[in-house]
Amino acid sequence: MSTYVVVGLQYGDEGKGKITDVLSAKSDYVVRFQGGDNAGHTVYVGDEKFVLHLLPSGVLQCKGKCIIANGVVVNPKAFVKEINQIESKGLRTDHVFISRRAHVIMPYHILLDTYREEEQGGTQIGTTKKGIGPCYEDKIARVGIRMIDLLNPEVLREKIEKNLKTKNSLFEKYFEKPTLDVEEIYQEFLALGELLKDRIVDTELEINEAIKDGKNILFEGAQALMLDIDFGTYPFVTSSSPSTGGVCTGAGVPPTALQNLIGVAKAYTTRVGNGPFPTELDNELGEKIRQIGFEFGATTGRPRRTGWLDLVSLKHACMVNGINNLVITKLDVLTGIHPLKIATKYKTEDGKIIDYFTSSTTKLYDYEPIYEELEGWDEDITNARSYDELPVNAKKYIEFIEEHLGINVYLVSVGPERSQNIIRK
Ligand code: 2SA
Ligand code: GDP
Ligand code: MG
Repeated sequence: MSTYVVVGLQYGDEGKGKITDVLSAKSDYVVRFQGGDNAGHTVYVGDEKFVLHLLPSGVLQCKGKCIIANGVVVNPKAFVKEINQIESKGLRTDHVFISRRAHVIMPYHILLDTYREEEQGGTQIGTTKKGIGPCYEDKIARVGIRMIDLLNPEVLREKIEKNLKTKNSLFEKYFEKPTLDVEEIYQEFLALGELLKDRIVDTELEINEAIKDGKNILFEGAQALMLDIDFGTYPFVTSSSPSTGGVCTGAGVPPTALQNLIGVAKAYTTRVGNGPFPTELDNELGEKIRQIGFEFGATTGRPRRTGWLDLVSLKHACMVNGINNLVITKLDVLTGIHPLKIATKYKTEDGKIIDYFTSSTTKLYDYEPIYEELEGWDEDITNARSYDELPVNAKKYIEFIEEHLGINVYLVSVGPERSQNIIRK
């Protein structure tokens, strides 16, 4: 058995999609275990660009099965759209399956997410407005609609009726917005169930069977640890557990089955959405990194905030995830920047120096990062394919990260294309 878990260590968009694509060539299964179509995972195959939202990024290369497990929240309309897009490029999708237990993102979830984000005086999280939070809320409140319910007309109608009672009252009385029609939603989702019925299966059975049979399984995280509902910068987080621990509940596998825990980090930091970001570069250099790194949301197109690498938060992310191998992406974007800075500690609002991440999101806004300066490099590294081909200062940058975290960097990504990797022995 070989199991691999790929998770993001920062605020998402570390390049997990690209890394999953590369690793999935050898996988029998690629499994998404949390999040939904809020994700934007970009894969370049030559000049052709694929952006996966709900489908595992393994869909392009994996010869086995691609699974959307129980921990994912599924917008069936987004699923159908993405399947059609992939098929229109001549690729197969008959190997993609969805858990019967996965919760369904309903139209009222999307509206609730949108209205809250637009509410005057509310807490704007800066969500993707895909209905993710409200869908997970209903799951925890035990009123959610699951994929299996789309296959049972009576249950589906009853659940939609019950949900619309409370949601319509909220829309009408609190948000002063139009209400939704039971019949319309019922017919639409019943039809979606009919369309998808052959793909809706008990994924936890299949995955555990595959583990027993010694198959190669890759679990693909979306978002990242700093957006984790428990360990991120709450409330500026997503509503799932994008940690390695999330795999157990999100796919129904025991912790003992997880072997290679791969953490992906960008050579710098980005964040899209609101919330504290201690190493943010809200200046010309930040804009330069945004342009060179093409830092725009892969789902919403929003400009991403940019900043220096933050080893305080990275250490926290590696600890919670138990990372045993690191991947550093987008090292090429730092070419030509002098000097380079890496935060290793924070100075708190009362002058204390700390090297651990705080649970106080409000205080974090006043923390000042303490930086180490490293010399940059000017050589183009996008064609480097072995570690020895990297300029000495690029190697020093990687080794600084490794030494600080005490974790081996086994892959360095130097460009968006599938082949632009340095794999270290
Ligand atoms: P949500 O929609 O409820 O999950 O939003 C809550 C927070 O989680 C952030 N979030 C993300 N951050 C980075 N990348 C994500 N995917 C897209 C991408 C984002 C985009 O790949 O670029 O296109 O804007 C993602 N999804 C959720 C979100 O910004 C909120 O801070
Ligand atoms: P994900 O959500 O973690 O999969 O990341 P995204 O796809 O949202 O964002 C990462 C962006 O960086 C995408 O546009 C990738 O094509 C691109 N990318 C990934 N790795 C590299 C790299 O090493 N260098 C450069 N220049 N771009 C990269
Ligand atoms: Mg992304």
